[in-house]
Formats: sequence, structure tokens, C-alpha cells
Amino acid sequence: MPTVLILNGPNLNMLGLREPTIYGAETLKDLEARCCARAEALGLHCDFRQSNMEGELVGWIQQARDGAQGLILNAGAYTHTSVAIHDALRACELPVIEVHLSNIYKREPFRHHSYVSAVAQGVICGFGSHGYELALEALAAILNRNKKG
Ligand code: CA2
Repeated sequence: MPTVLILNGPNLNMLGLREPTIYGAETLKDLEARCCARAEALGLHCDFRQSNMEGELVGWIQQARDGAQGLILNAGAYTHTSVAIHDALRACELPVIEVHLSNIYKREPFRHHSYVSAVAQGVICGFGSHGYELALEALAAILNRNKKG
């Protein structure tokens, strides 16, 4: 069963506890359960993680090269700042889907640029936690296509 690594960046451990109007009422645990159920239905194994540390996220992206077949990333605020995450994604040579809960283009101008987008296969934003399920569907289709050659 192909493994999809789902990485969540800084402050996403606060989901459901603050700012529900922007990020929804689900907790990170709820989101993990939703992702793992959807992944299983798509024939994928889901490895779901969160970190507030840039270096830890970079390390997990590096390990994914050997340990996973695809990557879903909500890098949180590092989306808009991290050349280190951009470089790690470029080097990991896996299909990457960028996800954001909120529509970053409807928000402050500093959220309009992403260092992830240029190295992602696609970007999903503004659909709340459903965006993660859409990303899993997209990755399942990409992995099936690659399998058939
Ligand atoms: O919309 C998204 O998913 C973001 O990646 C979330 C980041 C933000 O910096 C990006 O611009 C867009 C922030 C995550 C913070 O999550 C919180 C959740 C609840 C309470 C406080 C923060």
C-alpha cells in the first residue's frame, strides 16, 4: 500500500481551539482521523504529522524520499518564508500537493506568495479540512497514473 506523508506546520496544533471562523472547528486529531479514513478508502496508508519547527519539517521531507510515495503539505506560515522547505521539497522528488485551510489569496498580501507552490504538483486552498481529502484524491490519481506508466 503506498504511503502518503501528510505534514502540517506551525500553529496547526491549535486547530479547533482558536480562530474557528478562519480555520474551522475541527481539531488536528479530527483532521488526522478524517485524512486516515479517506486515505484507507483510496487504498493509501496515511502518515500524519505536525511540527512547529522548520528543521523538523525539513528532516521529515528528506526522509520521505525513501519512506513515502507522495506528500501533502500545509506548511502554515513557513509557506510564505521558508527557502529551506522549498529546497527540501525540490530534492525529495515525490509528487507534492500544497494545501491550505483558508483561501490565502483572500487574506493579507504577505500570504499571497508561497515558496511551496513552485515545487508542488498542485495547490488546494480555501476548502477547510475538505481540502486535505481533495489532495488525497489527487495524489491517489497521480500514483495510479504513475503505476500504469
Ligand atoms: O490556511 C492555512 O491552512 C494556512 O496554512 C494556515 C497558517 C497560515 O499562516 C497560512 O497563511 C495559511 C496558520 C495556521 C495557524 O493555525 C491556527 C489554528 C487555530 C488557531 C490559531 C492558529
